[in-house]
Amino acid sequence: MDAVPFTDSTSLLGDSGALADRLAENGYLHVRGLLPAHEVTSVRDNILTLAGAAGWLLPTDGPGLPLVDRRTFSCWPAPDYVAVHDQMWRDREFHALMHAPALLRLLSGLYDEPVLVHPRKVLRVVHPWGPATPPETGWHQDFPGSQGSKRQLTVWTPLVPVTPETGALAVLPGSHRSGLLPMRLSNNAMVGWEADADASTVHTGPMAPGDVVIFTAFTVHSGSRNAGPRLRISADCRYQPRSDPVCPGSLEFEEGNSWDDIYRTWPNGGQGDPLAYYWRRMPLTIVGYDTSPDVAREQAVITAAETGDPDARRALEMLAVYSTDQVTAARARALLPTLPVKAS
Ligand SMILES: O=C(O)CCC(=O)C(=O)O
Repeated sequence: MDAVPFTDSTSLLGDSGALADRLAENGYLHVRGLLPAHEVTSVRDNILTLAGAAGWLLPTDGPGLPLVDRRTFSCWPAPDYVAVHDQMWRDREFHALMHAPALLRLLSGLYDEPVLVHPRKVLRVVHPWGPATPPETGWHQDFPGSQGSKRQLTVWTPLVPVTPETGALAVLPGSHRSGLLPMRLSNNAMVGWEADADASTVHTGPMAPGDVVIFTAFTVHSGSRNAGPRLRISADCRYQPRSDPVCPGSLEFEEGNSWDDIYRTWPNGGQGDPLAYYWRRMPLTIVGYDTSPDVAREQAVITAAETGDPDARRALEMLAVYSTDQVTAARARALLPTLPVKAS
């Protein structure tokens, strides 16, 4: 694998045509210092305060970021991790950061129309790698999981400095030009599947808080392993032209959380807050999410496991816990002990 530094597009800021051409060519834009540094630091501090209160960090009195207490290692989907992460995710400043005016200006310039910011933003708090760590995200495209607008863009931004040691975002330049790629089973990917893409040239590199990578819904990308001693904290969010269709899952929760519960924790209970329910005040075209590709993949996992394919292990583990079809989940649980372990 050839790892090449991101192509820096900071000098193109203000020139939407040049940014759009660069995005069309590479499938991503790397822009330095786009988000206000003090706002990024404030979100980071809110998250670190909660991480400290959860016992995840060693005490520190120095200026650097705290080290992780490896004795309290936790990772998704452990319930104690999910509970802490849920508190972090509610932080109003985190949500506000992904609506930063400079970012929205850049995106509306690219679309030449107003932007819809998907309210279901993602906060990643990645503990240092350890034997119990789940696999990295693996090479994937965002479109299959979100659907809706084909013009969606994802913005990934680190809240702490990211380096080769912490791991970072990596993209396959130009991969978006092949459109939607088939997927293959992979035990090295968090969900057990990855895009069937040529990963011989990878663009990645160190990023500072405030820097962003913006990429298309078809650009193949992955997060790499956190081999450092600190938390890697990053945020990602999806954006699209407001006139394009959007799926309900990008906006609303299907189960568990509710926006009412989240806004209750915001100042003044979210009353009159422009960031609360903003998308419900927009004339959006909401379209159904097509579950048939997911169902086909679930069946492909079961078939692969029935034929003893060791590459199906991670996907089978995910089905056993997360399939919404109880018959499939039960079949996955029954097949797991029968699956040969792949020699590494
Ligand atoms: O941060 C990561 O591990 C991967 C990020 C990602 O997959 C995304 O932003 O869509």
